[in-house]
Amino acid sequence: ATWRYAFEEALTDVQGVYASKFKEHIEANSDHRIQLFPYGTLGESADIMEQTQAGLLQFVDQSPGFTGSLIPEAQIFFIPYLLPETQEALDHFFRNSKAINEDFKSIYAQHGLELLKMFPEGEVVVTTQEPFDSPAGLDGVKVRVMTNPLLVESYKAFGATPTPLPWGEVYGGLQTNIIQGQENPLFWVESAKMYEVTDVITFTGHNNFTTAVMANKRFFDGLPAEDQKLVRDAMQAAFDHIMEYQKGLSERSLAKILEQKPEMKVVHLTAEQRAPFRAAAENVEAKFIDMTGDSGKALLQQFKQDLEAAKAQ
Ligand code: 6CS
Repeated sequence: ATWRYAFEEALTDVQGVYASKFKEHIEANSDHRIQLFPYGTLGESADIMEQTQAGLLQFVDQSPGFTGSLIPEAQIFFIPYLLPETQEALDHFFRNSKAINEDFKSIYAQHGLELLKMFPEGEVVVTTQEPFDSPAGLDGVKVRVMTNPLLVESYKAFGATPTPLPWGEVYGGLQTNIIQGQENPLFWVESAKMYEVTDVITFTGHNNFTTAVMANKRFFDGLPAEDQKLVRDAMQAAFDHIMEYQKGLSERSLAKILEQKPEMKVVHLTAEQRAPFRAAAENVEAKFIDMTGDSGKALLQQFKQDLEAAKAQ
């Protein structure tokens, strides 16, 4: 059969490289064929999710930044300073976490989705027109965030004026000054040319960008066991590949940005400067519990336990 798989980025971006590896594994090991739909071919992130839930697509990569508006628990990824900063701890966490690999699976299943993999896409940086080194420096600055309520709370806690927008409105919004900042990993700042419309990159250390790949659950449940195994094996191969692929990617992307725009200002906030942003995270964690209740509370507890195990590695 031909299976349709949509994602939120270009073929040469992290989600595209992941999807290409998945396709390669499936096609090398079966007669099935994968048709890939990069960003822009079928609409925004919200559109490809609807199409997957409707069964028009078999596979979709949608980041929790957008899924959080549908599945509140997915907003856990927007509690600032929760995920580890080292690549080793992140790798261990995503591979072994029960919260990721079991708990989230049953939460997504309630929405007709078979969660297949979650993986990190890189440290998030903030790009703005003007430099800032404290929450006061973000006062009145409209920062675009992905469309989920907890990310709005995070940026409020950070002192900014958060503006949730779909991806397609970000470049133009920065150009026309409707927004003055946005956050994303460096590979995306480079490939989406965010450096053309913002002048400062700030390393706040508050997050790593997480994404998720899932299948329409009815489709997946209807597959013979051998095909389910094939899909899971292909997802594992793609995961291994994407973790390897991302080694040094942020550094290479920053170098490319500075080649294109040598005057781009790069600011690494010190631990002291990060402290007030970190302190704001407590309030955001409380908001997460408000939004998700007992289910979110249990998930967060497991998540933290898994993080401890990952950091101890
Ligand atoms: O900020 C966004 O909306 C986009 N960022 C990334 C890294 N991937 C896709 C997403 O749409």
